Amino acid sequence: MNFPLCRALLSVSPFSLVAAPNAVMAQQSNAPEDDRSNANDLLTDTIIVTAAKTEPLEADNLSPSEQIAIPADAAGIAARTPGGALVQNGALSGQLSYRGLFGERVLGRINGQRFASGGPNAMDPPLHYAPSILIDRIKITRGAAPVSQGPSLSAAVNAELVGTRFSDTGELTADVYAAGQYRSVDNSYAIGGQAGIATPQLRLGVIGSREEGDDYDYAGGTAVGTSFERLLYGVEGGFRAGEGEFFVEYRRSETDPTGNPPFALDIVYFDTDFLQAGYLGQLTDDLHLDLRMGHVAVRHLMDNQTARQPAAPAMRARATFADADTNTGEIALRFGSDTRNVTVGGDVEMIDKDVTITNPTNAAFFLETQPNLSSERVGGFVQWRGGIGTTEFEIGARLDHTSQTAGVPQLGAAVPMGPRMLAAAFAASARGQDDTTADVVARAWAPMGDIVPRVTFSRKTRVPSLLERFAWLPTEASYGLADGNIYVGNQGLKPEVAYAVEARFDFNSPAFNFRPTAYYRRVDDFIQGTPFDATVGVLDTPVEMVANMNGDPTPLTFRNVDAEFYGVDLDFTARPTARIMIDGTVNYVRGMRVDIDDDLYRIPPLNGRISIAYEGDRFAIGGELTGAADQNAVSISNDEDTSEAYVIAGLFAQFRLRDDVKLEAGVENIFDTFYQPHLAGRNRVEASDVPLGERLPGCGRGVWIRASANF
Ligand SMILES: [Cu+2]
Repeated sequence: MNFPLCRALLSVSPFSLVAAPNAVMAQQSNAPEDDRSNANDLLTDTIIVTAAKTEPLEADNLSPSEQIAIPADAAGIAARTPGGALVQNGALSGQLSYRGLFGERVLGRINGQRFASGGPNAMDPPLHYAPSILIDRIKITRGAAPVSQGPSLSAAVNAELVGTRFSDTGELTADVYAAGQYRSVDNSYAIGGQAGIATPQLRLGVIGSREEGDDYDYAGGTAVGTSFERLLYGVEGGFRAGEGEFFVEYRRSETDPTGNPPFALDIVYFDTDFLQAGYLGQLTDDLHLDLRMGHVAVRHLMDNQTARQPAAPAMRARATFADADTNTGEIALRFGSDTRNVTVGGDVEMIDKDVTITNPTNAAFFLETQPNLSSERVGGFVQWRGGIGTTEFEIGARLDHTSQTAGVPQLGAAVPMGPRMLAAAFAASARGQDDTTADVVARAWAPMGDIVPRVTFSRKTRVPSLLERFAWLPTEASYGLADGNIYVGNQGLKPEVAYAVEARFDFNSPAFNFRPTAYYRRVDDFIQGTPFDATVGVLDTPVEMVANMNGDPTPLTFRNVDAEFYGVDLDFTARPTARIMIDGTVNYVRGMRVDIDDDLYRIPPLNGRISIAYEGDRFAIGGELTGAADQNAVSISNDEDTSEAYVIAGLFAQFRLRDDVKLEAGVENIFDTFYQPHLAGRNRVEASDVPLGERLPGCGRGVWIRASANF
C-alpha cells in the first residue's frame, strides 16, 4: 500500500515531481528543508535532478522518474519549469527564458554565488557552469525574485551542485556519489560525482565531472558544429560552529572546443575559477546570519578556426579573447523566527571585463572592443516576513548604486581607418555612468487547506549592461541575441524598470495538484536594438560604414523603448490510481513593444508537455509528449522568422536495483520527428546538413541510459 507515501510525496513537494527531468524519488528527504518555511514551497520551484544523492530510497517510495536524457546544458533542465523555455545557442550556451525574458534579465547563480559571464555573446551564461550530471537541485523563484536575492529584472535561478554533508551519526563517515549517462543522438557521455568524509563538525569533499559529445543527429542529417567538451573539478569544506557553518569551496570549469552554430565564432576554451566562502546559520535563537564572499575569474577564447567547418579564410580569421572577474560580498541579518522576521542586508558586486578581437594570422590586427570595463555596485535591502489574520506577507525593498566605467581602446597597426575613428570618438567620450535604482517586491498568500491563493506586486530594475553601454565598435556581440544584426552601444541608456502583477493559486490534494499563474508585466525603458539613425541603409555615418564593412549596412543601437508581457502558465500532477502518475505543464506568453507595433524577439509559442507513468515497486515506466504551437508573433526589429508547430514523443523507464543504485533508460523523439524549436538559434555553419540561416532542428531519435549510485 503505497498511497500514504505517495500522498506525502505529493503534498511535500509536488513541484519537484512535475519539474524533475530525472529521478524524482526521495522527495521526503527534502521535507525538513522545504517545510522549514512554508514560503519556500509557495514561492520557489525546485527541480530535483539527482534525487538519489539526496537520500537513498525506501523500496515503496517510488514516484515516476521523468523522462529525458539529461542534456549537458542545465538550462535545458531549468527550462522545464512552468513559464520556462530554452534559448538554444549551442550545446553548452543555453539561456533560461522565463515568462518571456532571458539573458541578463533572469538572474542565474551557482551554489548561491552571482557572477558575470565572460563571453560578450553569453557563450557562458550562468548555468554553463553547472554540469547537469552534478546538479543536486535547481531552485527557481516563482515570478519576481525577492529583493534579498539581489538585483534582477524578473526571476532568479540557483543551481546547487552535489556536495558532502555533515555526518548525523556522530562518527566519521564516508560519502560517495557517482553518476554516468550515455546518449546516442550525439554519441555523448557524462560522468560525474562527489566523494567526501564528514563528522558532525567537519565535512571535506571533492567534486568532478567530464562530458563529451559529437555533433547531434536530427531527422534528415547531422547538425555539424554542435559537439562539446567540458571538465569540472573542485574541493569544498565546512566547519560547524554553534548553530551555523563556516564554508569554503573552490571549483574550476574547463570548457574545450565547443560549437556555437548561431554565432560567428565557437568556443575554443573557457577556464573559469570559482571561489566562495562564508558563514551561514543562527547566531542566537532570534538572529540568523548569512555572510558570503565570492570571486569568479573567467578566461575565454573563441574563434572561427578551431571548431568551425570550414574555417574562415585568413583575411576573415578571428580569435577573440574575453576575460571577466567578479568579486562579491553579501551580508544579511535576520531578526526573528523563520516565518516572522525582518531581514536587513547589504551587498557589493565588482565586475571587470576585457574583450580583444584579434586576427590569428596577423599580429598587427587587434581591437580592444571592451577596454577595461568596470562595474561597481553597492546595495542594501530590508525585507519583512509576517502575517495579518490568515494572510502571509513578504515585503521588501532595496536600493542599489551602480557605477560603470570604460577605458581607452588600443588598436593594432593593421586596423583600418573606420574603426580608428570610432575608437578615437569613444576615447573622447565620457566613458562613465552612475545609476541609482530602487526595487520593491510584495508577496502575499493565504493558506486555506488544499488551496492557496497568492499574489505578487513588484517593481524591479536592471541597469544597462557594460556591453549595452560601451560597445563602441559595431559587432554582433549582444549577450546571445544571435539575430544576425550588428549592434553598437549607447552610453545614454537608462535602467529598465519592470512593474508586474502575478496572481495564482496552488491546489494540492492527494490525487491532484494544479498551479495556474496569470501575470502582466510592463517594462519601461526596455533595452532593445533599434535602427542606428533615421536614414536606414544610407551609409552616412562612421558606425554604418564600419558595420557595412562587417556585413550589415543596417546596424542597430541599443535604446530605451517600452514593452509589455502577459501570459498564463500552469503545471499539474494527477494520480488517478495509486500506481499511475500524470503530470504536465502549459505555457503561454505574449511580449510586445508598446511604443511601436512590433512583437518582441525570441518569445516562445504556446507550448506544453504531458507525461504518464506507471509505478511498480522498484521500477517506473512511462511516456512523454512535448509540443509547441506555431509562432507568428515575431519581431520585425530583430528580423525574426515564424516557426511551425510540432509534437515529439519519448519513452522512459527507471529501475531501482538497490536502495542506493538506480538505472534509467529511455528513447527520445521516438518517431524521429523533424522539428525546429522557436527559440533555437539559426545555423551559420556552412559544412552542416542544416541549411545556412535555418533554425537549428531538435534532436532526432536516440536512446539513452543513465546510472547513479550512493556508496
Ligand atoms: Cu565567446
